[in-house]
Amino acid sequence: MTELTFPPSFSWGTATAAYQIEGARHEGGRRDSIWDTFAHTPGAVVNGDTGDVTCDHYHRMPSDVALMASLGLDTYRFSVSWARVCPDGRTPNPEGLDFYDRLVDELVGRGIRPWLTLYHWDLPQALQDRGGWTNRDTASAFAEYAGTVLERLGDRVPVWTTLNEPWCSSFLSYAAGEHAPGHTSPTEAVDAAHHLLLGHGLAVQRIRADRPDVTVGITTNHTVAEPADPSNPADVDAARRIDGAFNRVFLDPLFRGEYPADVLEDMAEAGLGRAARDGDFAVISSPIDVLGVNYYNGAAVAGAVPGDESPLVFAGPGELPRRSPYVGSERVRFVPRGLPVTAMGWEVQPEGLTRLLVRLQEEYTGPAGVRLHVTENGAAYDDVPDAAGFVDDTHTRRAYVRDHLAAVHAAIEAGAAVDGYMVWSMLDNFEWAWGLAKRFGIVRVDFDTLQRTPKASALWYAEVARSGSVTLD
Ligand code: GBH
Repeated sequence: MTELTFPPSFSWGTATAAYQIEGARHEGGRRDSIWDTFAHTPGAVVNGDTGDVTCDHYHRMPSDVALMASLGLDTYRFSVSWARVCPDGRTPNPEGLDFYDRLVDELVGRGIRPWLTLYHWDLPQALQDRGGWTNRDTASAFAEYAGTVLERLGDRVPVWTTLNEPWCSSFLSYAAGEHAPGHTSPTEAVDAAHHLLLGHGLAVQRIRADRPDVTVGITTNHTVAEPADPSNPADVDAARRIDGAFNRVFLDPLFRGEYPADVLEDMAEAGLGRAARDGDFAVISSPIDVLGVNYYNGAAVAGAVPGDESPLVFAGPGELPRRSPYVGSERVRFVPRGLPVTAMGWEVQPEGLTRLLVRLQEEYTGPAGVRLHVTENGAAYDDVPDAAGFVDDTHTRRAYVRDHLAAVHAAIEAGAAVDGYMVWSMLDNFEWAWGLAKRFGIVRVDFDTLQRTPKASALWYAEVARSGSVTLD
């Protein structure tokens, strides 16, 4: 039995996102976001599920916060619904802000640190009607919205994340069609990526100017890709491409003020960089304090099958047409290695998280003096509740979290400046295009009765948070 002890200041938390848990679609002046529109499009989401009600967190917020407190967690990462706070994208809605005001007070009152994400994919539909993230104006609208939320909550929220996973809100949303708005245009995707980065930079500048005392950052998602056959140059090239398409296309502008030369080449046909104007990269690379790291899986990749000219089809959830999110590298193949997979089909590879954190530290955040924080890690499994609604996920989700915490510990030992960890997710919730069928929560939600029941993983995690250590059994 090995016991891994984390630094005394290490933070233990969970994360959620507004559209995935809140429900209350049209209450308190909220208007539709692109996810309302998309979820109500036939074939877009598995089983036709929507976020209309989902966990009904909007009405159950105080008891959800009480549950977090009972687990002894010190930080809660949530996102603000832009369409609740500015229903037309620009005009503040005081009633929408009231909800987050109450949430923050509830958290602070229970000794839980609020960690606020401004954008977790739910763009107001009104802004999508004017082009969404393909329109440069959306970046400035985002900075305005950041200012609106900051004005109301900046006195009590110490940590601000601009964007969650811009890869998803550009490539998965505008190229793959898997996420709202469900477009399948590589050109739109690269423009959206640029405007998301610009919106991030403008929001950082706005937050800094208005409240120099708060911590500011962004959260990016990462797949750690390895060549299926390291001796095959085509596979090595595939790994380079996937690293570029997922990771470096965002990290390099953020930390080095430019797109990587090889990714510019890979995505030249789609037009990566054509949306950039003078001065953009100085805004995008505005200094931040913390990089949020979301990690779920590793992947082995292989080059295209020589001579393959077959039509590009891409399998995804739902019934709408999908294409590859890997713009310019559409024929790269993901090759199963026989590792265990979660209910999402993602390979479980905890060591990938160690390598990722150490690499980020060495190549990006360390030189910039930026801290690291794992803002999401977790797993969906096909839970089997007993008659009382209790899920024993000891050998599935709990093992996944345990092994990834060991990987974080190893990264810290290797010199990565990681301040904390958050399980995705606090609650079972609306898993985007997969709807309510995929469960990531450490707390079970019965979507008929809306009853919450902590799973074995939650009880175990509470003990980890209390003791600051993980026992490998
Ligand atoms: C996060 O997205 C989201 O922030 C959160 O809202 C969501 O509920 C949660 O994760 C669970 O999905 O091509 O095999 O390498 C994570 C989305 C997961 C997208 C991993 C890319 C790569 C699979 N990412 N995925 S693979």
